Amino acid sequence: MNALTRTIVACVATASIVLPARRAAAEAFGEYDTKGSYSITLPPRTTSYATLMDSFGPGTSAVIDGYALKGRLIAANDSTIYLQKNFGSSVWLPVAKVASNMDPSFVKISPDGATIALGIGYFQPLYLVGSNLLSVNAPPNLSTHAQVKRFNANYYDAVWRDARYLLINSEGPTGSRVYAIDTYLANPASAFIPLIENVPGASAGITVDRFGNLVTGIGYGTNTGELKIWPAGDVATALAPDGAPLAYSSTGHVLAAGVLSAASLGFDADNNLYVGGGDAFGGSGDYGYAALIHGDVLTRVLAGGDPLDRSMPGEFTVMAPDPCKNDDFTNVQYVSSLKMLVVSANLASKPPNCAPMDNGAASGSATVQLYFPPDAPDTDGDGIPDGADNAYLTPNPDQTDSDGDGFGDVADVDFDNDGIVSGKDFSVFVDAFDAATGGSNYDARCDLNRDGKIDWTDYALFKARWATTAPFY
Ligand SMILES: [Ca+2]
Ligand SMILES: [Ca+2]
Ligand SMILES: [Ca+2]
Ligand SMILES: [Ca+2]
Repeated sequence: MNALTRTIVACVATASIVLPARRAAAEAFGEYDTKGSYSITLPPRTTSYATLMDSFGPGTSAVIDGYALKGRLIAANDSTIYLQKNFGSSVWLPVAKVASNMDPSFVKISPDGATIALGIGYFQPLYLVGSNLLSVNAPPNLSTHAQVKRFNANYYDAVWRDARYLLINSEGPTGSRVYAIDTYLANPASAFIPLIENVPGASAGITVDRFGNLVTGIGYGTNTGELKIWPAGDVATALAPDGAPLAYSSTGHVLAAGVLSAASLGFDADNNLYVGGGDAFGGSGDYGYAALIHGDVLTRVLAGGDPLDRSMPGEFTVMAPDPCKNDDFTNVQYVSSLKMLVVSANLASKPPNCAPMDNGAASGSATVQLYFPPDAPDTDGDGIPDGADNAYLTPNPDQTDSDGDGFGDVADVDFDNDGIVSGKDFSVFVDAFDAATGGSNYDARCDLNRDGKIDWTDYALFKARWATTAPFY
């Protein structure tokens, strides 16, 4: 996002206590209703206006310091890049740093999970970082690391078209423009590729569906909230060595008019388009929530049919983690391998005392809602979707995490939290053995099956985890 947006971008300050994902009130959320929603908190921040996120896709095979990256969220704020310690967890592990505070514009992980594009702030460089550089044990400094590509670029939002090309929505000579960079080049700034020129408004979100069709948004201006879609073939032609940029006014298809200000865009597994709202800049446009445009509307528009009709049931769904609908920046993120939708909003004011706008850059930890469709995976069958489950391989419907380290009690026998199950943990278990709830030596952490007594059943569970190392599922 640019500096103007940033002046009133939002995130909510909440207590920074560590909590497991907890069930939140179900929202009017279309197909995402059925499994309820859960909330987590993002890593606390002090200087940046927002915490931005992305997730590693289902094709990611990398493991760093024992943590498999597939399906995991990363978050960026202040001067730190974090990895979510566990699914459903509000515990975040620093995995990289930058030399000074950033105000991130985007964090975008390539489809193969190999590269992270990090826009560290308006008028600041764009970083291309190999995921293999991330480290839980020794977070690298990306600002000086020899293997990080750092170059100047104009940007607001970005999306990977494939493992090679990063498409960027940015300011243009008039309004805004979309261009591509070839991240395989040693110096990607040496050859920016113009894609769409003369977008009549400020840059906003940009995204690509799984077929390669490109969607752009307009942040503010005369066409605030206009979404256009370009067929994959047109994008490929413009990207080709002899290609020419597309003129905004005469190419592509208008997908929707006046849908929020398109601060963030993305697709779910059913090719539904998510739109996160941004500020209306004093106008009467939409802001303060997120919306879903059903995939069949996109199919229709690409075939030359009518744009979105918001009044038609089934075409458009409002998702409202912010009941006041007065937010400045509602970020939406879809985690495909978990079928999980992450919606962050500033909930600074609540009905009936809604402020005109939830302005401000309140520091602290933003609360984020997790939503799941009916077919979201639940590997252990305990009713908690994998993406919210603090022990996704072990049934624990109560999700108890007594020590708050992000690993559910049922899987966590690392009582001293040194990352390995060893004799020191066994001593803790021995001290609590044979105790029952209320007893002087009862230790809830050792009651692994949560039946109120610490007995041979718990011992068997402990033994099964003997000598294992974090993470614990
Ligand atoms: Ca589960
Ligand atoms: Ca579980
Ligand atoms: Ca724990
Ligand atoms: Ca231990």
